[in-house]
Amino acid sequence: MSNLEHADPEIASLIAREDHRQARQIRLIPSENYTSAAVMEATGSSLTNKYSEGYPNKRYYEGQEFIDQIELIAIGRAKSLFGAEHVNVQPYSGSPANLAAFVALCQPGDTIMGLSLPHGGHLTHGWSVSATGQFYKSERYEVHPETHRLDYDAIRAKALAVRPRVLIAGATAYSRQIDFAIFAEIAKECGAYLLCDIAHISGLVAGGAHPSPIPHADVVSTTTHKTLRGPRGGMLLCKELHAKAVDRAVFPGLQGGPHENVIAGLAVALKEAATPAFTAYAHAIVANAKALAERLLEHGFSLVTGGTDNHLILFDATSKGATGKEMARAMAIAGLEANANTIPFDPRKPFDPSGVRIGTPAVTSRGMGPAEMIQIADWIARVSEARQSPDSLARITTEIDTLCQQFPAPGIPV
Ligand code: DSN
Repeated sequence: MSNLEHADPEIASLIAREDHRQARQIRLIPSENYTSAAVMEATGSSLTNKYSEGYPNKRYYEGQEFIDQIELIAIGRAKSLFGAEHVNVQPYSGSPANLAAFVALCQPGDTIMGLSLPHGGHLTHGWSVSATGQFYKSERYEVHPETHRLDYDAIRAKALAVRPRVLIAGATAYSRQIDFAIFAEIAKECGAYLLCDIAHISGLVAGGAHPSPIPHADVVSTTTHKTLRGPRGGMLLCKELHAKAVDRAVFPGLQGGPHENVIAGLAVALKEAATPAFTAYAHAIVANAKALAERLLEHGFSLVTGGTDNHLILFDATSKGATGKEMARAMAIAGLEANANTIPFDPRKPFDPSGVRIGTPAVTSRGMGPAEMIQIADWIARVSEARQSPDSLARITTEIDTLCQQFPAPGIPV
């Protein structure tokens, strides 16, 4: 019996059931992944007991001789992997990282401009219900009304009109490459700082499967647990010019003690991300997404932008007679985990939008390839046809279970 089973059987049992769920369902949520057992070990270590306000060699508490080394290793690995001049590994996650970037680059009341949430942006890019939309004057750009791709001419025109202090490039539901070089030109033309939020694609950037924003951006923010496949956390990468402001914004500006257990897990993940195997994984994510998209198109699904060139696919469930939520629910019952999502110019409400967002990072981490993507697309098509038939969904569940056992989920105890 494990310590946890002995101390708290109720929580132990729920974790075991979640382990089983994660292992025996197909994870298609594009922001989720399976971090390695090594990363989980570091994250669940004694480092969770330690307070370390400050930065390496400049702490407020004693007992930092090993913590400092761990944080410096994480910083060094991130700098080398991404080619960044300065890195802060302390943000608790992506939202605090983005807020810290604004605190570093502008003042409350200044204008920030990012991709509108229903068009694929993030809450913390200035959406009205987020503190970022309340502390700053928020302007938004949208995707092109016909192609649903980023419309760089329109972004330029709007940026020149509203003159943001910070221009944000990045998305949580956009299936195409982002041209960070054009964003940098626009930022320069309108006198803005450029913040690139690569939370979704940082693993692709690290593995060379998406162009890097590092040469173009003032500050780059990312979570660490999506395609990058680390523990749940955040990171800021920036030019040396912004190093002090970024560090001050994170601590003491917004946070207290950093979670050094997570930083240790991140260090391990960054070491993994510097390997040829990770480069292959990053390219396989994109190849898998393309194979999945291709097959969904053959099944008559309407894909936003018509396809993908990253890890993510957004499809319009209403083209199959379902709402996004109905489709995502039916998929989940069958064993295909996705999320309902708005599509650009969505006539439906955000809580029950038209779209479903899927992605390939987690299935790629399990070692699945294009043949399995075709199988997954076929299951999605069968769910869309039989979503009200419990028997049909149960048959799909059995088939999914068989496939999942052939591709064990990394880091999950069997
Ligand atoms: N929750 C993340 C996602 O799923 O994209 C963004 O914060």
